[in-house]
Amino acid sequence: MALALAEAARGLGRTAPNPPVGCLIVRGREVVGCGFHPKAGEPHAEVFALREAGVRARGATAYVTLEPCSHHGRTPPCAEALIAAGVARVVVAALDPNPRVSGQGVRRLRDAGIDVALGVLEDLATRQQAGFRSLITRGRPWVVAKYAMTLDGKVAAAGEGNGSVSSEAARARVMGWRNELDAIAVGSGTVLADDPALTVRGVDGGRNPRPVVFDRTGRLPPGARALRPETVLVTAPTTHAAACEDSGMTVVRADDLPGALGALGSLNLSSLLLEGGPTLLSAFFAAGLVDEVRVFLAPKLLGAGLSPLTTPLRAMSDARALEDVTVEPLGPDVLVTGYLSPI
Ligand code: AOF
Ligand code: ZN
Repeated sequence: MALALAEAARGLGRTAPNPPVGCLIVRGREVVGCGFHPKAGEPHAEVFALREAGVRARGATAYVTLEPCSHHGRTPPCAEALIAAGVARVVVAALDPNPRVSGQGVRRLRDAGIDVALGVLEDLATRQQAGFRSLITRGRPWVVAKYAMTLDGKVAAAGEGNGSVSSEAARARVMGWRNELDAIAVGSGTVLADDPALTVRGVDGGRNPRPVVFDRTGRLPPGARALRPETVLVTAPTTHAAACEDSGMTVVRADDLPGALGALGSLNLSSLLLEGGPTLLSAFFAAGLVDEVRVFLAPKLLGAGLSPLTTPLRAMSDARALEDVTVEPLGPDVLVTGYLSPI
């Protein structure tokens, strides 16, 4: 199943609104077929794995990171394909939350006499599918907040001429995340201060996430690197954004952040990497819309500077505690990750 998850990961950032899924067909100790779902509209993972296995699928075990589908969508049901191929056993990591499937794929397999095991590496699978699950159950993207701060908790110096807080190793890791998430968001403050390109560099076979720029003020310079035809501009109902509309950008007008996220969900964006500064981050955090946090701690002390969150002070007992925390040394920095929402 770990190999099937690694296979599934090849589709990360490319499958929305579908999930990333991986499948292995195994006979004894030999992998006779493997596949992943590359893109919505294209065949599912099971189909590629069964194609490769051919007649060797008969009597074999299939490992699938998501319950095989039972419905006729853009593609025919995978449960039927597994049955037709004569697979003897199917091991599934997680059930499919899609109401058109949810348990019926497993039932169909069992009805056909196939031995089905559920819940193998389920936590890893549901995390890998967080975007898909968020989109299908909440109608909005899974939101990952990323920032880098000094050991005294500052994301930028108070004065002009801000350099990077974190190391090259941390930036390389962020490039990997950009490649795997559907969209990347910044606020107008970050566009004005840094003019970020929001692209993927240095990742083999990498592709750029959809840039999303939040600007309620209509103050963005037209030449900014983040403002491209594929960019989504999120603005207020009455803000003047004619220049952006004319240049082909998708303009979303929303009253509030939940409304904005719903609109991004409608654009099939299943995951959003928040790379903005304190203003955007604090707004998402205060609205309870951050699902996952990835923070780099750089072993530096800055003194005066900006905090990542400007949400007013509350009692320590009000602090939001992260779940499933991981800590990883990365070059000179330390990466801390954790979850604020269940998946
Ligand atoms: C699987 N294997 O590799 C994937 C599944 O429109 P379709 O036909 O592509 O169906 C999309 C739905 O199928 C999607 O919402 C999810 O429930 C399931 N995705 N299922 O058996 C796969 N990608
Ligand atoms: Zn399927």
